[in-house]
Amino acid sequence: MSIDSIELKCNETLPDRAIHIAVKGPEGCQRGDGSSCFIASNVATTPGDMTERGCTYAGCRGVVGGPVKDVIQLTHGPIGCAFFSWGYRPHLADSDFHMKYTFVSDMNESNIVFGGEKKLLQCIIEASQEFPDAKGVFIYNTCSTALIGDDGKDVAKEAMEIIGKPVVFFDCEGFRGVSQSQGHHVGNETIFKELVGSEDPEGDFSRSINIIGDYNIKNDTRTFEPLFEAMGVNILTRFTGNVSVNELKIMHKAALNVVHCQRSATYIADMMQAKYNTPYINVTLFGLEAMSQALRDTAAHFGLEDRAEQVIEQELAKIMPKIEYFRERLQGKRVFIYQGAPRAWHWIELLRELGMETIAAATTFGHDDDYQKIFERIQEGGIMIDNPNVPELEEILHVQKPDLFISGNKEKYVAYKMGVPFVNGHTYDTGPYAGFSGMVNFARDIERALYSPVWNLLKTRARSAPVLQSQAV
Ligand code: CFM
Repeated sequence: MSIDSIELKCNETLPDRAIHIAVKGPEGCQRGDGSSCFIASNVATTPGDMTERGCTYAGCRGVVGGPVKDVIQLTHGPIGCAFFSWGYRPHLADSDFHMKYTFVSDMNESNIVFGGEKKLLQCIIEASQEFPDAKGVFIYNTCSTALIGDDGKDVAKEAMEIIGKPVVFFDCEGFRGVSQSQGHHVGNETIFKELVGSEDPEGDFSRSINIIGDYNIKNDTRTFEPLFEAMGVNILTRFTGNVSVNELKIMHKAALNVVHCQRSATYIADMMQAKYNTPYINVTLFGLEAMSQALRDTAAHFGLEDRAEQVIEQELAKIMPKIEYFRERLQGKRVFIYQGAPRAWHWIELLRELGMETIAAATTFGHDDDYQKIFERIQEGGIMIDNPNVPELEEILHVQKPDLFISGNKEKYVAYKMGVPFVNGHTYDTGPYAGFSGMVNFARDIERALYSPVWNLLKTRARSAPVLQSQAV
């Protein structure tokens, strides 16, 4: 094997971590048979390792099901499981109901002893009476209700007959799988089985697409949806940013699936291809080249190539002066990205387009294909880490001294305490970051982080920070 490995001091007592950390060597990243990345991923975390991973319930409810804007989102479990229902992931929607209420069956000790099915049924009926405008109910299973064997599916069936609306039960108990990634899978499969194809409207859908794997984080959709529409395609369903449950029912009518987050949502594209022959393309909706390519590949499917070129030219003309300005300010900066998975590879090229270099890329729950894509994009010498723990993150920041750390709320204050400029890649500092116009926001947030005058006050990690100029743009 031609790959160098990197040893972190913090792992002297945790030798299992060695196979999760690697450096891109001169020969690339593949195994002898050329099939997959050598870095170990999507496997159970070693007990004692301070992982930052989430559970299957988190991946199903928080990521795939949660953004659906007009259903009652009900956790079947103890109230603690529902505590962080909203507020940590800004998957926005144009609905007053969305992310406003928290519904939970509030399982207590006696429910655990005697079973929670009756209570669950009562909760569904009560919630749907309280909120008659809701278009359905999503129920998420948790560890405790799965362990006692509550038959949520059966309850959902009974409830559906009583309330006359879709009631969908997700088998997403937290202990399944090794990370939140399993929850994405459960979310995809359940929505596919229970909803997709359950309505079959007539009409011309020959130019309709579904955007798969975008969750409208801080209104990302507003940056790219108008561009697809300007080319002459119609967006039928979003999976699942700003989507209505009724739109999920008809998504099989679309002519093409355009898949952005290829970790959390490829499953449904694969299932639709198998059952409905719906073709799909993989795209990245971040960055100049990738966003252009996404429009071109979509257009090619419908014979709209000329329209795509017009839209791209027009949009690039709007943003390039700003991008040039930021490129000059950001040139040569070294970045460490740590995201759930795809954004760690989505952004390597975007950062390069802004003149920056990714020196390390880590993911919480990436699979082989995510690391394959990181390897294709990162330059030689780039470090890759799977499911990093906090001591590892600190050591990378301390030893590699990146100019910028892009990560989430869990890492933000670690970075600040260590004097490392930080941008939130999960919830965004400002946002949106997708599309062409979003890239300008991203660049501006990076510039603000890097050039904040606060770094001049640091005693331990001296920086010279010129005056912030981004307001001039
Ligand atoms: Fe897909 Fe996401 Fe991500 Fe994800 Fe996420 Fe996210 Fe992420 Mo935070 S669906 S895998 S589970 S692109 S919430 S919008 S930013 S970890 S890299």
